Amino acid sequence: MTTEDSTLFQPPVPGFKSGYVVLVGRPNVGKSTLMNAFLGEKLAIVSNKPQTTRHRLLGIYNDEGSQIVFLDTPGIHKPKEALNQFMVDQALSSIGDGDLIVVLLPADEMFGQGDRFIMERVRQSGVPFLALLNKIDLVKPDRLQIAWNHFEELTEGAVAQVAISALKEAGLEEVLQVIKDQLPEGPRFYPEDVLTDRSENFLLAELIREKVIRFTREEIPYATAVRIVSVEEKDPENPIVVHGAIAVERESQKGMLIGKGGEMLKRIGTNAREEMERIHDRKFFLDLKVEVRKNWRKDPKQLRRLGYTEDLA
Ligand SMILES: Nc1nc2c(ncn2[C@@H]2O[C@H](COP(=O)(O)OP(=O)(O)OP(=O)(O)O)[C@@H](O)[C@H]2O)c(=O)[nH]1
Ligand SMILES: [Mg+2]
Repeated sequence: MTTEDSTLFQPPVPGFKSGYVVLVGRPNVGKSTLMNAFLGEKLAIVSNKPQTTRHRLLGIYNDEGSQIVFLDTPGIHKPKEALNQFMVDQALSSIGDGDLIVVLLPADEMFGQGDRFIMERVRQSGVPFLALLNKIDLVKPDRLQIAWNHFEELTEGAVAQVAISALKEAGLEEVLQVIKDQLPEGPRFYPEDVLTDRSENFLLAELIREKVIRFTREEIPYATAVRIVSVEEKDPENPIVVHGAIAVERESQKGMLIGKGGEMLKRIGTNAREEMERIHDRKFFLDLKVEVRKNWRKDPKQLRRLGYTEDLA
């Protein structure tokens, strides 16, 4: 049965709430962490380095009285490369798409031009927005009061303003309640067992990319792209065999990614494989190779080949 078929057969339930909620903010404010916290699963990859998310990603939350389709987006920033332009376009073009926008601001950093630009676009969309001051666990009470005052002013007009910690899961129940209050009555758009719109290969590639970002430094996290070359699944007795390729922009980056005696690539591979095994409760065999695609971040053709294209599933 396709998703569409199952919605067709879903009788409308009075009082059932459903809709699309778009998460926006500058890079590193905790959008993906927040979506994962609501889902109770690690769907979106997360890192302490900015510009981790590169695509829009649906995460579907279900409970008895509601279905909330969250849309995680890349952090909005000043784009330098074609890749960054793609990322920012993914976010900006999503702003007006939902029933509600959730805009995140960091309590532990000064707000700047980037945040003001985002607020402008949020207001221009005409979609109601909920404003969240995230990472409150990182600041002392007096500093928090100052941040809150600025936040209140910057996000004026929000349907609600809430201070939260996505990481410590503080304040999230209140946020969930505000979201439900804002959503219209409607059907479940997706069957209850569907978590996302992305393919398994996309999620596997993202997991590998997360480990690259975590373990490497300087330009490497930004200059890498991961694609899944093949996945072979014979029977439940045997491991699932995944072949992946990590693209970098230069030979020197390839050397750094592989590391002395192959140590770095091994570390990335082992960590990614262990997480795949935890998630799927199955054995995996993961083989990774590194390929040089010269300046791929600037080249629209290469970007498309690496999955930075609108029509990816
Ligand atoms: N202390 C603390 N850290 C947080 C909180 N929320 C997120 N983080 C951390 O902030 C970093 C960025 O989190 P992400 O969820 O990847 O941020 P993002 O907004 O999705 O970032 P991009 O994908 O780059 O736009 C990670 O190291 C998170 O663990 C929070 O409430 N408190
Ligand atoms: Mg993210």
